[in-house]
Amino acid sequence: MTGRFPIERIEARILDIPTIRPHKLSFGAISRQSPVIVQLWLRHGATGFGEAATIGGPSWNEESPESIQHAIQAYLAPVLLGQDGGQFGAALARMDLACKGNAFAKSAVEMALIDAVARSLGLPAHQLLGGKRHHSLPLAWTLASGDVARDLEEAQLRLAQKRHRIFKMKIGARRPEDDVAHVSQIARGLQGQATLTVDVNQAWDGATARRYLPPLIDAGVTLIEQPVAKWNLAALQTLSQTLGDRAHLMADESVCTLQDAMQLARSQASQVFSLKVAKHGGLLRTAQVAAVAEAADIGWYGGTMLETSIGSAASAHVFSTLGPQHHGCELFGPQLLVDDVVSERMVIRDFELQLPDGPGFGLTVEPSQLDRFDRARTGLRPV
Ligand code: MUC
Ligand code: MG
Repeated sequence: MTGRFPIERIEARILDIPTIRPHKLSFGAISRQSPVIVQLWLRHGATGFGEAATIGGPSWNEESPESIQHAIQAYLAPVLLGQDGGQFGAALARMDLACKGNAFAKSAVEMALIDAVARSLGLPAHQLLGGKRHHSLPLAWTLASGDVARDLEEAQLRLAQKRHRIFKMKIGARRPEDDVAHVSQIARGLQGQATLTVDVNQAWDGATARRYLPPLIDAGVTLIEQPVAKWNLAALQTLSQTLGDRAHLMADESVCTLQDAMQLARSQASQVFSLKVAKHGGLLRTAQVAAVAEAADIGWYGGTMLETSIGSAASAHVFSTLGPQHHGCELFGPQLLVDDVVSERMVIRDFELQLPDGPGFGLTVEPSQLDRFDRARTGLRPV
């Protein structure tokens, strides 16, 4: 055992939490989320929690809840036990040596480590990440019921509650003409009241994007997320040059590693990066990707993989430390789930998420809620 806070134990469990309504994306619909929750114990310190959530099994990217849990139990936890918990960079290097890729799995472990060390020191996690620069961020909501009337009703309610006035629409599952009609109807219904964005989740080829993005922009969409496949930098580059200043192009699946960020920056293939702690492989690496964005005059957006309050608060801590060129965040995961695993959620006030303070991620995790949704108890099969 070495260092001030030797790592003593790491556990990973899969939870199954239903969503409040089906959530439809270009590659399918989900009616439950299956986050992997990590708990990490330090010998002379506190315990910390981390989370990695993905969407639709291995259909958002290569990792699934089952692969994340397995990577942690079989490969990541064994190389960290007995190591100094305070040395985050060394912990990441050991995980990289033991295991290629598997960014989601690594992020959940790093998150639990940072939470545990921050709690042991009595500090909010953001203080170990450079300190807070934002106290709140505009909070988007995703309209993804697939039905115009229901989407509009949902948006009107959230506007009236002063919770959200940025709405993201998930498109790409239907014919592009139908998507344009759907988005235009919603845009007419919300005219002058909201900012509209779309996420195509890689569904279109370059030609389809070149043809159907202009009518979406005419309808009032100002931020376009991942219209083409993650590898299709040539199409992103052309779109960035031709769409003009009325809308920004945002990379999501295309920007995971630091090298992805460099390549996008060099080729000027997007104006905004959607930052997500899971796909970047942790809180520290999220800040590194944000630094590349800042150096290249690319804005950032605080993305989500629909985490519970654990992953959402952890993300909020690192987002709170980033630079001024942002487009808000979408850490609404807890509101899409029927219930949560903490005693109090982050506060939403005047359309903004109030960014939490510590110690750790500033949460009280409810063990009974972890047990209630634990797959070992729910017995549910992978989606
Ligand atoms: C994604 O691709 O952005 C985030 C919000 C949402 O509705 O889906 C996700 C994933
Ligand atoms: Mg996306």
